[in-house]
Amino acid sequence: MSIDIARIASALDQAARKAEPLAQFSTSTAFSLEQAYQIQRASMQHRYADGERMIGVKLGFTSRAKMIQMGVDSLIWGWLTDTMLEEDGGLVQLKRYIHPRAEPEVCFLTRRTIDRPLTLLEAADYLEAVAPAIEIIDSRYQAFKFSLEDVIADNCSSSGLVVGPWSRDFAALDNAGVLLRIDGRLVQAGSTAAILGHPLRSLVQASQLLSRAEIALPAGSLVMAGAATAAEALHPGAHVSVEIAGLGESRFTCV
Ligand code: OOG
Ligand code: MG
Repeated sequence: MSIDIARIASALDQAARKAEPLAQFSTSTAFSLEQAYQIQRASMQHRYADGERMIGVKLGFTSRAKMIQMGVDSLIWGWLTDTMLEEDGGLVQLKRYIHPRAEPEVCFLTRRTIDRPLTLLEAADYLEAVAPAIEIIDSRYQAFKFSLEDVIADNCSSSGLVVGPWSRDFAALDNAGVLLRIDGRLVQAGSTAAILGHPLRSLVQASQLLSRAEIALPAGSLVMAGAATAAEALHPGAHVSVEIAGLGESRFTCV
């Protein structure tokens, strides 16, 4: 099957840069999961060439709640860059996004290079810290609708990231309550156990995916485990906060 990887990658980059949505590709051209990751990689190469810096990886669809909300059934992964970082407790400018949504995340900071598949028992030993976080996802596709291939090509809707206080309390991750509030109102509630049974399993998955792709993740990288609950749409003025029991809180205000 022949598809124009470079053309799709630049169309996605432009859509992100202009904050203008585009039509899904998979509805007009069928492409494989492998080709979707090739598009994702091509798009990231453009962005690195334009000066963005890779700061880590994210997993998506690691919980039933997310798979059900988006109508997909497999785990996906994408890349985080420095331009996605928003300040904890700060203001987030919505105009640089198309139709942003917020979701609660567990964010890990790695302590050692990850260059082979890890076991669950080894996972914590590769970590420096963990933090409650909020991911701002923003699909480049119209109406936030996509196939698995489309969303992978679109770097898994990666867009913004707010990281709360770091700690080394990995034991707190065991079935901890996850709360997403907007304007003080509880809009989503879940548990860290919804993330593959335990968020450390996301690190194990990330190590396997990286190893299969023959990429080593340097020490000091972020790994986002995937949301435990569905995501919520953002509007100007919204105060958004995520609390993970035992880990604390992360927040921002939309302008
Ligand atoms: C894709 C990103 C999924 C997660 O945590 O499951 C994701 C999307 O929902 O648009 O980040
Ligand atoms: Mg996410």
